[in-house]
Amino acid sequence: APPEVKRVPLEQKQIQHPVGKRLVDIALKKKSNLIASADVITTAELLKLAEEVGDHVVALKLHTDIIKDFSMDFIENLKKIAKEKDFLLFEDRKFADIGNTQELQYKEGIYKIGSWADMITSHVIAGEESLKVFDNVGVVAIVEMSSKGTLTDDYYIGKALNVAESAPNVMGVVAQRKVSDDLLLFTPGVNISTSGDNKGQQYNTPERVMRGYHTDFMIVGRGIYQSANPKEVAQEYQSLGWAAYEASLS
Ligand code: 5FU
Repeated sequence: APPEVKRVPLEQKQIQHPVGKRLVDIALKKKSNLIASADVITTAELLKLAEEVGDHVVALKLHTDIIKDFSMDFIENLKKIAKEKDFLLFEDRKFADIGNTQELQYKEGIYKIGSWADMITSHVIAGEESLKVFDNVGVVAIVEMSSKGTLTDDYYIGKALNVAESAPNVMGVVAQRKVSDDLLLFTPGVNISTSGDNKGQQYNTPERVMRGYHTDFMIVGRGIYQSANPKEVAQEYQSLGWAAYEASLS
């Protein structure tokens, strides 16, 4: 059942991070709390999906390391679509190493994530100082995962949240519960047609994550990009998510 407490409306949240503020502005303007996860493996599919869902999302979440034909030209094309349709680029890299290695992974290699991403995900397992290397980006800290049997128990979440709250470049967290009013909350594992896959993923409905967890942004992958009509389905998730958000305000 939804909790009795009202949520803090997005426009009243005390978000310090400039990327967090931009994301909130886009959400209020578009009436959307939807982030589509574009887990497709070619740049052609990804650009097509970005065009189709772009009007309905606040950000497009990427795993660039699964793309077969990644290039910086592709990034330039994607940035054009993001600018035109007003959404942010969110690389779900889930960094999980010492600061120096994370810095190399963030800035170097083929992907040069630091040169184009608006937001990135990082584990906080290596401690607060390891996060300092992420400059000019909004860091979303993974404090709890959606999968069955995850090791992110209450103890881990508490410790991870302490790290996230003390790092000034952290704008939000990924979790399956309400954690902090000062950080934006992102919740993956959202699907309206199925409750899980056979690889440990567990799904909730938009209603559940918006009204039950008071999440700020829901992340939908296969529910959208594997559907027959991603544009229409993205619009459906957008309306369901926004209606559930508004219902949780009163
Ligand atoms: F941090 C997490 C998590 O706890 N669960 C997730 O599912 C991230 N994810 C990502 O969200 C995952 O890597 C996928 O990119 C996406 C969920 O995709 P789905 O197709 O909706 O299951």
